[in-house]
Amino acid sequence: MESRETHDLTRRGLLVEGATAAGLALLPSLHSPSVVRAYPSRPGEEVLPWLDQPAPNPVPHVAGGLLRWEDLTSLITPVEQFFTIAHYGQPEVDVTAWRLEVGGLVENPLSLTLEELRARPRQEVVFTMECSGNHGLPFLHGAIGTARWRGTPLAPLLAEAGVLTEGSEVVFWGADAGEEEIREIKVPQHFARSMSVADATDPTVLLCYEMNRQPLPPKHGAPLRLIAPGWYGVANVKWLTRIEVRESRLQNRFMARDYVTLRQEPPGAPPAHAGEPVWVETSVGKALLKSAPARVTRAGGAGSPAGGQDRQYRVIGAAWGAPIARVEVRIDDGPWLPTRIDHSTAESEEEFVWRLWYFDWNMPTPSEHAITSRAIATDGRVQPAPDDPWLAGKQTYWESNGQITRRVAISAD
Ligand SMILES: Nc1nc2c(c(=O)[nH]1)N[C@H]1C(S)=C(S)[C@@H](COP(=O)(O)O)O[C@H]1N2
Ligand SMILES: [Mo]
Repeated sequence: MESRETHDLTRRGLLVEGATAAGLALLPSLHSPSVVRAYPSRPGEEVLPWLDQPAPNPVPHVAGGLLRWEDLTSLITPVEQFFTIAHYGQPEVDVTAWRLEVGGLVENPLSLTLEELRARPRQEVVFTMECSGNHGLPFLHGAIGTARWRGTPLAPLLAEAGVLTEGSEVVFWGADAGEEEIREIKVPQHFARSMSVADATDPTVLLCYEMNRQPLPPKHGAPLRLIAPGWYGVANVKWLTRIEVRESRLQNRFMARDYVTLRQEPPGAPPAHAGEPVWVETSVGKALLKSAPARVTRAGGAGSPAGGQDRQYRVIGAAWGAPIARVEVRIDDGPWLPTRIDHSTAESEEEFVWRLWYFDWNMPTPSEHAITSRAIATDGRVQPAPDDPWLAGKQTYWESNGQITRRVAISAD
């Protein structure tokens, strides 16, 4: 066989092995009882439901199990509470006949059974996955969850296949398919996304067969799905059948029509244009800095010794999408106030996991209140306000990472 030139992925391969060893060293903490600990809750507290509830879900066959924010009580989302998105429904996959094909512009095409994949080096990541449509539509407010994903790293597999130098994109194909009309032509299409070779061989990218230490459930992509920590949900292709190296980026519905953000970039905004606003379309990719208030709780009250005078209110929320330095909240039109980040579980320190925060709200007046949160990243970036020109210039619903305001009523009794 003639030998052709391939990308040198060995350094990345070595990095992956290093990461695996580090991952194993962390395993004892992942097994500790802290993993089941709920974050700051107080005995006898009650949850005050938000006055502004999401609209009814008009597409339950596409978006399912959306998180009810008031129910957020743990860092890891139980599988039963984890949202699902399926654009072409859930495909039937016969696991005995199933193979993962690795082909296209590679030196040695591979065909692997689930057993063979399970026998490869294992790696685990706790990753908060958000659908890029979350908070972009009136009903889509809980398309987010955090799970412990386990599988095998992709980079060494691609190194074994030998990615030819003319290969620049890695396409991930799902078993699910439907009909798409493309410029008046009806064609059958599988769900698929592509990523650059550099992104696909990042040592954190995994081919996963377990979710929260259980076999990956069918609705979350069994037998195998991609997990790309730090990316929006859409990049995490479920029901994988084929990984294909190609010369160019895939331009299908999920790369180039849907999941494309159309934005009018304000004049002078980086990258600056000569005083002229520019309309730009970008494909949804890496996650953006964001936070949301999750629930308001009340402890103490009528039954307690002080007979209602010692009520304690607490606002609890989450922040994700970038390394979080701190989170602030604002009540009505008041000043931004600091919150505390909950560090009570080992997982809460991991890179791709949401930070849970809380704010002790002293003596709210009995009336309706608006609660807004904003996350600040370690690099100083601030989650944008809804009227931020960069966000206000966005015309499409994906990547709605603006500050979120929720309304709650505090009663006098
Ligand atoms: N094969 C396939 N993979 C897919 C999808 C899909 O429709 N088909 N939806 C994507 C989108 S848009 C999201 S947000 C995540 C959701 O993953 P989950 O259903 O496990 O929560 O899966 C992604 N992977
Ligand atoms: Mo999504």
